[in-house]
Amino acid sequence: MTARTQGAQAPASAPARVSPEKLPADASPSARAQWLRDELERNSYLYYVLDAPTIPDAEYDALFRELQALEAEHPELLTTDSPTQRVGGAPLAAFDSVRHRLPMLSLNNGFDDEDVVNFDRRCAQGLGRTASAAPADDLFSAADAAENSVEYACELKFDGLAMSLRYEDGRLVQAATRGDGETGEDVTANVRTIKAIPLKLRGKAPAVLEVRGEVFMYRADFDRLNARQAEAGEKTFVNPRNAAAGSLRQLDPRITAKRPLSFFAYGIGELQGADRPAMHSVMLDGFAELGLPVCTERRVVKGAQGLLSFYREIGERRDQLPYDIDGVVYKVNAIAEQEQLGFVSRAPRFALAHKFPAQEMTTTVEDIEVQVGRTGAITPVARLAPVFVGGVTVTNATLHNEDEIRRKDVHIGDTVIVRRAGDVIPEVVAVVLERRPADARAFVMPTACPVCGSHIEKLEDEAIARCTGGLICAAQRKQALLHFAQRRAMDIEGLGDKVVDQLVDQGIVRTPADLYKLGVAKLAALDRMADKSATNLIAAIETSRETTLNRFIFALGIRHVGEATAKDLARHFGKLDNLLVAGEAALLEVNDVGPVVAQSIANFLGESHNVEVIEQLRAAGVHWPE
Ligand code: 9MJ
Repeated sequence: MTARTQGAQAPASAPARVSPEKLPADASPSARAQWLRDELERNSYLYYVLDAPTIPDAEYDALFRELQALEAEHPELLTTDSPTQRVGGAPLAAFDSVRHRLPMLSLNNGFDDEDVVNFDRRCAQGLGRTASAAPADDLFSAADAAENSVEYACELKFDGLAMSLRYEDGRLVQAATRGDGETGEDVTANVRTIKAIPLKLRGKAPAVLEVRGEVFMYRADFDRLNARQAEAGEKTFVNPRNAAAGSLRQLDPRITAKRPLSFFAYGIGELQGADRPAMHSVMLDGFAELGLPVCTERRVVKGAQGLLSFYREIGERRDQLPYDIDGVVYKVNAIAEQEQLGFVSRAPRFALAHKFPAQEMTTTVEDIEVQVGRTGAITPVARLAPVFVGGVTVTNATLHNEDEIRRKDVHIGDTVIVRRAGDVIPEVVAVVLERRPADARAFVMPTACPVCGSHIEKLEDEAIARCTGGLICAAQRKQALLHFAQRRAMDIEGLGDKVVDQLVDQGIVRTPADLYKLGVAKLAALDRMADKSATNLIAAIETSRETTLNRFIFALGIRHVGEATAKDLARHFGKLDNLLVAGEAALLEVNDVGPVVAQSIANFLGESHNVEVIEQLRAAGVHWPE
């Protein structure tokens, strides 16, 4: 079992984390069954709710099987809240409708600071606070003076599916989707398979408690699920939300049982047999006491400034959270004040969903081109109709490689879903096939590098195609020069990336051989290059002429040829000319050189322009003892 580093809220009175003394084996079957149920539920709770596993999977499984056997032998001992009853019963023909006894609300949305300030002002005014006197153009006015400001409970806005869980005398009796807010669908059989949702509440539960919250999927669980689906040749999901929705919509709960769904509680519906807590934040603490998963990323704040600092802080950490959120939610904390503010149509006046910029949007693929990376890797890139996603306007998105394009079936002209999360390069996540135009065109991978014209090779066991241009490809030149000059290669001190950028961009240097034609004047003319630095660099280039064969071979930057292999090659062939004429068979005789490395060296030396650069370097006086 692996922890997820998220942690739902632990109740103030946390359960013992050590296994209680084993119940004597001679206890009555009924006592043993009860003990097993409690023990299994307790461990599920520690694992799925508190993210704090205690016993190994195998031990859990053994207890589970013992309970199954006991229930099979004594059917009268079977209870509806037994952990063995989570696995999913027979498929349904359709979902029944459920009329919510209290409607499931929707939230008004806010998108910027002003929306938040206005929300706070409306709440303060509605509650008769003096904030109404604040001038409209003064964003943070008297409304934030501590004694007048409204207290809010801030929480995350989970990107999942809203769910209402009905507990009667502490037992889960019904789970219903939101539907239109008045009527939803009965998905009890599916929801019973979600291990984070207790079948039985802990402690003293009220006669009736409806818990509202969100069913969602952790990103790591989603990635694992998609990998599993792909391996089994089944359809993969676009994002965790779609995976959660698709899983809940299954009429066969045995399928849902295999999907890693989770839940966070954030609201209350019907309540009988207990008083409503006075504060929203206290209600959430109460949920945690009952064994329900409540997210710890929440805070009680005052006034608009408190709301906005919560928003900013969560916004900065959004991409590090282990699940997707699409904003934060503010709720007036005092329930009496919530009641005072009431509702407009279906949405409460006392709450606001403050949205983050969407991380996924649809747009169209205008073209697919390839880019050459610094190591020659060829990456297909979708040129997109500009779209505002993840807070910026995006016009390009990576398609990773040819196999990905085939797998996602991306055509030029397609409408696609583009995702940009954090500072990660935007990517095409899926095609909206229903919107494919008749003239959509499939992408054809070029056979020649668009930068240097060298042929593109794709080794059988690799997903990435590469330009074979090596030292002459402009896109690879900078990287090659830096590699050539590094301390462990030709050791040219002072030839850093700023200088290399200028030398290549201004067309002064194309290959490493050109370095040996540089004069002080040319270098001194570069941006931010003092005369003294230019002189020193020329001196470093001079000194580098005298080197060793292994350094020289390493400096060439042949793929798969690191320092150790370069040494082996130098020792084996003794002279550079021997290496230059060696075929794959001869290369395979070198210590530690296998087929991949041998082929890579043969390919490099098979390109005449690479051999030309080597000859130019020798002609420029680069030498070593042979
Ligand atoms: C979400 N989606 O996370 C509410 N929500 O409250 C939170 N949704 C909500 N609260 C009342 N945190 C209606 C919806």
